[in-house]
Amino acid sequence: MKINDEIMKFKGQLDSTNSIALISHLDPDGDNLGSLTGLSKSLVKFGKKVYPIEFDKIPENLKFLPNLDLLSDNIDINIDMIICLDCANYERLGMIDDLFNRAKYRINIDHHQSNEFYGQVNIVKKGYSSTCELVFDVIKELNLPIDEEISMSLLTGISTDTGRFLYSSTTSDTLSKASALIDYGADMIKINELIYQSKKFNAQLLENEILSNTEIYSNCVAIGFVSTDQLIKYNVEVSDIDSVINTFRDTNIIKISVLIKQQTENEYKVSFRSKGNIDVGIIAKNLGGGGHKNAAATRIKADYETVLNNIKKEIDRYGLCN
Ligand SMILES: [Mn+2]
Repeated sequence: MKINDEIMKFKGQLDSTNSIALISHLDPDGDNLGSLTGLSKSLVKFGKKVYPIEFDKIPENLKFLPNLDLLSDNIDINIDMIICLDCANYERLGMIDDLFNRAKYRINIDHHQSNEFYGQVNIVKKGYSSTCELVFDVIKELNLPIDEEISMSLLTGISTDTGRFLYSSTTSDTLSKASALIDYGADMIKINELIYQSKKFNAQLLENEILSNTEIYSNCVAIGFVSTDQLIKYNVEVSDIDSVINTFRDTNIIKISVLIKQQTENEYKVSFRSKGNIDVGIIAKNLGGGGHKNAAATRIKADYETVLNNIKKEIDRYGLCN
């Protein structure tokens, strides 16, 4: 299916739609919240009744995003359409079966390699930098409203999902659109300062501890770990120390950086980062998760030793350091 045909199908359905639920994946991030708030505001200005849905806590450094006050966890609503943003598969949206099934139109807008085309309309560009870049295309294609707040939301998602325009998904088109968003009023200096230069001091102290205990595996993989006890000790949220994974990736010998985050006694969230063409999306997928070439994640229910061994096995299978 052609992406423009899908966008036109979406337009046809939008014309006969009054109320719309918008939702994204659990564990909100910049692209998730940027696309959710950006498209919601645009559709409000377009005259639609919108219900952006959020079940989880908003990470501290994304609380500056405009229109977060529109978000609610109430799904007892009457809607014609549901738009699912930045979510590769239906399960990661949360428990929304009833709402999803009641919607006459189901739209899936996403850029994950592993997207499962669970919508009736699937505006999916695999390998694209971000859902926010795709939402910008949709807004331009359909002449939907755009303003300073919408552009702020969209630029935030493009910036965070490209690791500040660092990942190989950053194309000249991505940069042109980022430039256009600045012209529409997005304040990139504010985004940079609030997202990348406002780390809690205690989070830095915990990051130092994580870094000093990081294992270097096969000479080219860094594997760090953070426990729930450490988070309590330093009084920070796990989202406060997410960027620690980039520290080792950005050194000369490291090709893949891994951060194992304890969730409960025997459940771990594992994040992966890589450089250039090294595809950690495949490694995460083989471990039951997903994501992108340079940034991916999974959740594993097992004891720590098993988790660590499974990760090493998948890295060996990928054959990177041989
Ligand atoms: Mn994304």
